Amino acid sequence: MVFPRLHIITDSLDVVRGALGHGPVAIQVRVKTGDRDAYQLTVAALELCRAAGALCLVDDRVGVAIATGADGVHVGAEDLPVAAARRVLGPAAILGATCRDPASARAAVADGASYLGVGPVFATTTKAGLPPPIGPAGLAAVVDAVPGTPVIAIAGITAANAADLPGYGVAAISAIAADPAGSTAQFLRVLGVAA
Ligand code: TZP
Ligand code: MG
Repeated sequence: MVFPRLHIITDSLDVVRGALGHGPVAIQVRVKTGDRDAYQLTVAALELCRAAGALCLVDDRVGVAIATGADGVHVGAEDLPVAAARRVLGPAAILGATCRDPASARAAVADGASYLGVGPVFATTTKAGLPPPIGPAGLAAVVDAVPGTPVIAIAGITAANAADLPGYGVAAISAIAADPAGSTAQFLRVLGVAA
């Protein structure tokens, strides 16, 4: 499977339903209220993703990904280190890591990351406490540092500014939430990967 270039990050099954069926996406289940809630949502999201042929990833929670049989995990700075997550997951699982610059990107790939979430690319109000945006130039520097590794841009990504990131993958939370079906279809058109 070609790694999807649109990642829909959500804690809503309605968003999952709306985002599926328009073209290749990965759903990343991001639940901040605890493993139990994350487990239950992932089980349901995974069933929808399997039926649609979409990847289902879990944000932060390696145990939830293993317990549900999800396709992989995305870890950030406060989660299991990349090498530890890879050890627990085994070689086949998809493992994403958050990076911001070429050095952290190279380290994550050496430690076993199979894709990178890179940002914040633009300003966002969805997540607090982020460092300053790196912009398209910072994103390009990371992409150049890890040839062959899929890179997914994150933070403040909209269908409009995704057009300024040609060839990259993107992840979105707020830009998808209000109209998951319409915005997913629009993102896929902009990315040139609509079904
Ligand atoms: N990690 C870095 S930025 C971010 C996360 C989870 C939030 C991105 O949300 P949005 O609404 O797409 O800017
Ligand atoms: Mg996370």
